[in-house]
Amino acid sequence: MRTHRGSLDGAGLRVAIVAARFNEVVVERLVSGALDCLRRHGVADDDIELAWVPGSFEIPVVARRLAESGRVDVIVALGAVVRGQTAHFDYVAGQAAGVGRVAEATGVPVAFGVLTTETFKQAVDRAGGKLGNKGWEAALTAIETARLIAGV
Ligand code: INI
Repeated sequence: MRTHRGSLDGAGLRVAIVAARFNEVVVERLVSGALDCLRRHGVADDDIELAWVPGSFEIPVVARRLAESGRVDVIVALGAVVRGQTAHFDYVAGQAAGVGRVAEATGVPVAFGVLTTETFKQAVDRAGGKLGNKGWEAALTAIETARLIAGV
């Protein structure tokens, strides 16, 4: 039997973060968490690109451009979609989740660190609050998946 696992060694990995400015107070914390995780696992600052898009709806198209650029091994998608703020919640959240199709179409993995919550407080709790930092977790998933893909 051959078992494949992705290591958590980020040295040499080229990572893009696509972050949505909407609910920026929350997303800035997700970005900080993701950067902290990448650096702690050996990703060099010169190997990180950060693209700010207006809202989570715009994440997939920019992620796709980056994935097709050949410049990055893996992408971290970060945003915060809060139901209370929009009747369009399902459309925005559903569109953001389209990063999964970007990953499948391009072969470049995309970690999904877009919060989809009922309230703003639930988002804050998951962005460095009492429930951890989903940006940090998404970055770790990105490293592991990129390493796994390189080895299978
Ligand atoms: N974008 C978000 O990232 N989070 C939200 O909660 C949100 N709300 O509430 O509307 C949101 N809307 C903007 C959307 O992502 C697009 O930028 C906009 O529709 C223009 O395409």
